[in-house]
Amino acid sequence: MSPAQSSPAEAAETYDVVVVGAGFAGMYMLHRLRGLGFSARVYEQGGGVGGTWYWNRYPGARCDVESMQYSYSFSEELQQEWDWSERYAPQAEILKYANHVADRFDLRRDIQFDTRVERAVFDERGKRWSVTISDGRTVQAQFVVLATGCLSNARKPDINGLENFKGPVYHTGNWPHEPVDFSGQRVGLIGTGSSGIQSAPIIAEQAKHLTVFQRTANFSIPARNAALSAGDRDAFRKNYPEVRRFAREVARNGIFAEQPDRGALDDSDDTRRGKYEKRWEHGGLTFMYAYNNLGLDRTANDTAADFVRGKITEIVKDPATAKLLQPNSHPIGTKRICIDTDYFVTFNRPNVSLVDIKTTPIEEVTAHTVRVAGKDHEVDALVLATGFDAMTGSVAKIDIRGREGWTLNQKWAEGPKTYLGLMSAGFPNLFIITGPGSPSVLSNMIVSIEQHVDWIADCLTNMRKRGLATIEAGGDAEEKWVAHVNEVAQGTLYPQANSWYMGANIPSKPRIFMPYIGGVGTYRRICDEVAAKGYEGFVMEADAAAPGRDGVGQGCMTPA
Ligand code: N01
Repeated sequence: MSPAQSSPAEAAETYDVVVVGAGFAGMYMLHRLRGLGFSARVYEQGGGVGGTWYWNRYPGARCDVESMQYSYSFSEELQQEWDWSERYAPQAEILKYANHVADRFDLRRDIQFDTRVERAVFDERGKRWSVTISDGRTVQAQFVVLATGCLSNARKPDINGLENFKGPVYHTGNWPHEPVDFSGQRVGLIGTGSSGIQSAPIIAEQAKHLTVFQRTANFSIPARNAALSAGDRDAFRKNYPEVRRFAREVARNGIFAEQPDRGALDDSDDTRRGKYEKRWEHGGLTFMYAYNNLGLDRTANDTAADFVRGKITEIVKDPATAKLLQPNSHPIGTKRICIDTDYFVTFNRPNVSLVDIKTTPIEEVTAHTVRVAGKDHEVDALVLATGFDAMTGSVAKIDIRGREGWTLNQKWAEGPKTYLGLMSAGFPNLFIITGPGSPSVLSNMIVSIEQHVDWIADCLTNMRKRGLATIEAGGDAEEKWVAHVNEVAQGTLYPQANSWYMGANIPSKPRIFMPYIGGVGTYRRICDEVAAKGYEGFVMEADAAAPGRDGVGQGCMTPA
């Protein structure tokens, strides 16, 4: 388990751990592994660190979790010294932060950029993974950690004739590194999720005309972004121990904020409206914290949805456009709620038009137009804000073969199956960070990333101490966990939406609610208990080369 155990010739190609991806998860994983004396190599397909923030450079891209909370907590010096400039950090600043972290902790020397992991095959006899990378080489590792990100596989929509379009086509999730200038152009924007809603106001300011093609109207809350003063930052910094504890242990979604103590129907209409007004004015994701049953009770949810629909009517001057922008297809919050700056007011601009492609879908994209209901909308450039093959898409692109050559894609054909979102039975020593079956995308990602990385780091340390060679999700434990994840989701309103949480944005994908909605605090306690009980539900096997140490992991089931 240490580089010293490999011969010098092998050392360059043999690692304790291969980490796939150098976003926030991969960087922290590398930092922890090195600190514990494990040899590790990170492969990153991009030309730099930062993951999501490396690729998503579209106009208006910024994080919808406040910057003082969307940041690593593992280094006290880092969180005290880094100065965030705004309440919600723009993409460029988050990327700068990621680069700062890479430099500060000297991470780059163990990261190979511009390199895709193509294939990972588990050798059952040698108890190692053979990992083939895009430069054609194959390296060996005892463990593989997939830090591939949940929203990293940008999805080009299957729209008739798209390939015939003569102008540039941009995807928000794979934006060029050079500035894109829309001045004087007619731009077509397809997609009105978080990315479309953030980019529309900025593109509208620049372009001659912006046509937004909307399939599903979305709920969006104003961000109320503002510069952070030194005083704002200090208030957080002084309170960081409590802020971080609360985010990890109490808040369901890993964000420090006042928690609701009552349901929406417990208040009078006036009181409720007053609370929604206050939260609308404050802005941001915490709008959904007005009451504790907005995700559970449809009547309660309707009160919040009606409030937002009313706001859209107040903001948007043209009644027909306002009506079209009002979401009616899903309860508020069951698709990821959007946070915007001037989205709805953008439709009052004379150079912006909205086209409904729900009742009449796009018929065809031609060389210079998007045709809807027989009408050609002329555009010089197209922006696809059409989302991602979420949670499983980037994992599925790697040819992963576990026991008996069984591929992860075969195993997950009817939906991802994991134990705790961390491992999948039949694929020993393969960890997933923020994988399906964990709170992941329902939470402040950095809180969930740090929890997973710390859990994995502790697990590997424990295995090293006990001379164990493999860990694998037990089949029974996995079945029970998958059932639990489903059961918790079914008790909420979330499955009522055709969301990417459900895989509903990818035609061939099974409809399963992928993340665990039990809350980050509950989930953390479950993971900690599992570890405290000797990794209950996991199967651990001894390292044959290390006789005299512990054998099969205590409290574990035997392999099937
Ligand atoms: O993608 P989306 P996104 N024809 O999947 C439409 C995070 N994020 O990139 O709803 C026409 O949400 C699709 O329509 P419909 C955040 O977690 C965070 O915007 O499927 N339209 C929808 O309107 C977010 O949830 C931040 O009917 C098509 C849109 O494209 C996640 O990333 C910023 C279509 C896709 O919306 C994904 O957001 C950005 C087709 N063929 C993203 N296919 C922040 O932190 C799809 N659509 C602020």
